[in-house]
Parts: sequence; C-alpha cells; structure tokens
Amino acid sequence: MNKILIANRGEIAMRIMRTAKEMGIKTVAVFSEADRNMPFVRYADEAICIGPALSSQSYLRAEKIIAAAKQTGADAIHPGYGFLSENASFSKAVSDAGLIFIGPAAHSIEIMGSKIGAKQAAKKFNVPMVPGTEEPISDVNVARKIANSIGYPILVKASAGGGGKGMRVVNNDEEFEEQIRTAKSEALNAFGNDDVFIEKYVGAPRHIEIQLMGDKHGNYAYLFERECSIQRRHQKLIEEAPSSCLTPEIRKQMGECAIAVARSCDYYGAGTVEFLVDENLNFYFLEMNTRLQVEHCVTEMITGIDLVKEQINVARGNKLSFTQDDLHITGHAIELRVCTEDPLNNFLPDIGKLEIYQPPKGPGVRVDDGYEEGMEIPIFYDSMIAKLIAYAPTRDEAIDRLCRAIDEYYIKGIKTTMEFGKWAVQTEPFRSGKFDTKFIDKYFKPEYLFKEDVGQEEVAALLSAYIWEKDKKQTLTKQAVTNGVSKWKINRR
Ligand code: MV4
Repeated sequence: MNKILIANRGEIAMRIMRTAKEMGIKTVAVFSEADRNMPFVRYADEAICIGPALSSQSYLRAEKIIAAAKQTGADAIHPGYGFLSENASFSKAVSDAGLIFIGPAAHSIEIMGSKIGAKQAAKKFNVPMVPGTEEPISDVNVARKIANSIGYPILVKASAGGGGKGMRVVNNDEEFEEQIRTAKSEALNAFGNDDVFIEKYVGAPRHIEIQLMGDKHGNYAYLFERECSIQRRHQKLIEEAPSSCLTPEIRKQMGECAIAVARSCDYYGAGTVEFLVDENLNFYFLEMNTRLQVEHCVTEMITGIDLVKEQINVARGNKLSFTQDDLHITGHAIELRVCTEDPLNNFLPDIGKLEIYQPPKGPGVRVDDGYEEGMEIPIFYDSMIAKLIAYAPTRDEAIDRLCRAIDEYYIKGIKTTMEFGKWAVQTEPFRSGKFDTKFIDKYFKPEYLFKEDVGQEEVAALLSAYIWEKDKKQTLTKQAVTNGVSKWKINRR
C-alpha cells in the first residue's frame, strides 16, 4: 500500500493523511466544488474534484471516488466516518475494483447495519441484551403479548435505524398497535425497510461504548471504553475515556462482550460496540458501529495507540501490532465537539465566516480541525468544525485543562458549542461523574450561558474601537510624513 485515497473531508481527512504521511504513504484527496480551498485539499499529495457541493453529488458517489482512485493510482481507500463509511456495497465495490478498503468486509457491515441481524448474531455469543424481540414484528398481537410480559414502557426500534433514528416509546397496551404501525411506516419512509422490533425501555441509561480492533487472522483486542452520555438529539457533544463509573471487572466483561460481537460477524479493522449501562452497572448490547468514530481520539490519548495507523496495518493484512496484555489506560482524556451551533437557540446550526480562528495550544491539548481563519463554513455538511481534546493524568486535571483550552480557543464570526462545553464540564453532576443520557434535558438552561458582565464587555469593546480608530489616524499621519525617508534615519540609527 503506497497511496491512499481519502473519501472524506474536513478534520477526519486531515487526521487520516497525517498518519499516512508518517507512514510514508502518499495521499489523494477528493473534494466537492464547495471544498476547493479547504486545508485537506492542500495537504494531500494530489486532489481531484468529484462534483458539486451536495454530498449526494460528490462524497456519496462511489463510482466517482473509485474512478479517482484508479486515475491517481491509489491502491487503498479510507472512508473516514459518515458518508460511505458504513455502506456495505461501497466496501464491496472498492474490493471488486482491486483496491483495499480500509475498513471491514461488506458482510460485516451488512450484518451490523441491520439491528435485528446484529442482535441475532450477538445472541449466539451470550452477549447481554435488553429484554425484547430478535425477529421483525410480523404479528402485532403476538408482539403485544411479549410487550405485556416485559412490561411498559417499551421502545419500538427500526431494524435499519441506528443512532436514535426510528425509535418510539410506547407507554401502555392501548397505544401499542398504533405506535407499531407508525414506527413501521416511518421506517419504510426513512430506510426503505419496515422491519421493527421491541425492547424494554431503559429509563436514564449511560451510553458507554467499547473500542476494539481485529485483524484478518482472527486476533482481537479491546481498547477500553468511551463515555458518551452527554448528547443532544442523538448528537454527542462531550466524550471521555475512561468512564468515571466502570470498575476494572465490568470494563473487562464489557471488553470481552465487545470482542464476541465482533467475532460474531468476522469483523476486522477498528470498530465500536455500543452499550446501555444502568445505575447498577448492568450493561446491554445496543449496536455496533463498523467505522472509525469521531471520538476515537480520546482512546488514542489514553492508550497511546494510533488507531488510523493500526487500521492501515490491518488492511495490509498484518497482525495486530499489540495484544490485550500490551494495552493499559494511562491518564484521562475529554473531547468537546466544536460545532457551529447556537446553544442559546436550541442548538440549531449557525452559519457564517470564521472571522477569527485561533486554536488553543500547550501541554495536553489536541485540536483536530478542518477549517482555518477567514473561511466560510459551508451549509452542505456536518456542523462539527473541530474537536478539542484535553489529556491529563487525572480526570479532574483533564477537566481543568479543557476549561483552560476553551478559554484560549478564540473563534469569532460564528456561534459554537464551546461555552456550552465549559458550562457542562463544570457542573456538579459532571465533576462528580454522576450523570446519564438525560444530562442536558435535566440540567441545561440556555440562560446559564449568558454572561453577567455583558454591559462591561460592551463598554470595553466601544472603548477599544475608539482607541483603534484614533491610533489608526496617528499611524497614517506618521506614514505620510515619513514617506520616502529611511526608517533608520527616523529612528536615528
Ligand atoms: C435504548 C434506550 C433505552 N432503552 N434502548 C439511542 C441511540 C440508539 N443507539 C439506541 N438508543 C437508545 N436505545 C432501550 N432499550 C435509550 C436510547 C437512547 C440513548 C442511547 C444512548 C445515548 C443517548 C440516548 C438518548 C436517548 C435514547
């Protein structure tokens, strides 16, 4: 493998190319017309425009991407996350074109892409699951009996869904039939497949996921957990590793279950197994993500493993470069997703220009970003513009470091989730580690982000604008006077 095409954009394209560069592998970027001036296009050794701004006409076009790989002589494709990363036909098309897909085989993606398929595969390995059905619901009355025996509330989930899409809560027997019907029609609409199943609804769970790696020789290792409970509309905002609630015993049990799930679909590469964890630390398999995830960085910080390097290593057909016994947790990492969203306006996307963009620096601070100062944020893609990761020996120090980095991070021209993040990690529930997926609903009020000294700030801004204008005039006069005269003379040197 000498040249990798990255079928993605922004920060993750940068992330993948950086490792490729370190490994002496050439890189090819593909980009849409909206992304022509992005840093990832410049960073690549070669770059090819694959179409208009809309993803459906560029980043989602498998045939254009494979053609670009052929044209540039790339021998592998890394899909990043999102876009085509969990598309089984893309994995197959890449392999059929004689290229290496840096990700799992099509059949692994296919099994885990169906939530019912995933549960059936995992069940054979005795992976704990929430009580529910493992077949698509065909007879509503049979399902209703099961629902009654499990007890309400019940959750109806679309088999083709995932990440919270296509879920419905059913509170009692009377609304069961109606909710199943609605769920099926929504699923058909959204995914072209109306298979649904039911599960007991777990009230206020934590969302904890296990990172794992497998090679093509059947070797596996888990790289511990990430706590991802701080979410909003199924969009994660803060992730950390390790979780503040697991014991070494539960961690090991969850890690081994995650590997069982991976084995159940002959998985290789980097993957993540999601679990719900209740207040008694019972854990239940939810789904498997068959890609490198946004939040992989916190795992890299606490294990010292470069996950992209290991993905490439596995794709080349090599054995995993570590065994389970080689892996240890060192320190604590917290990631804040910097999204161009307005927490004061229901986290709706904000658009505009990065008038000022100065990322933080210093010990234990990592910033994975994709834009630079002066750029307009395109409306066509995800609202995440950067990830800020703080790493320190202890959780408390990682929180303090994250707050320091947030204070240093200077973004003007566009609203972001940064102040929200600073508020969130300083709350008592976060500091004490006692929180769940209801964190934002339970504790967040937009007014917490209003600064008390707005009046003072405004006065300071007006004053500095006045001084700036006055200085500018003086400088201009000076320049006019000194025109044509050597600065050395003026300064008497
Ligand atoms: C659940 C659940 C409660 N009970 N399943 C949401 C994302 C998808 N992966 C599954 N999800 C959930 N499944 C049962 N049986 C609650 C959620 C859920 C959730 C899970 C993880 C993180 C945030 C969440 C927010 C709302 C609901």
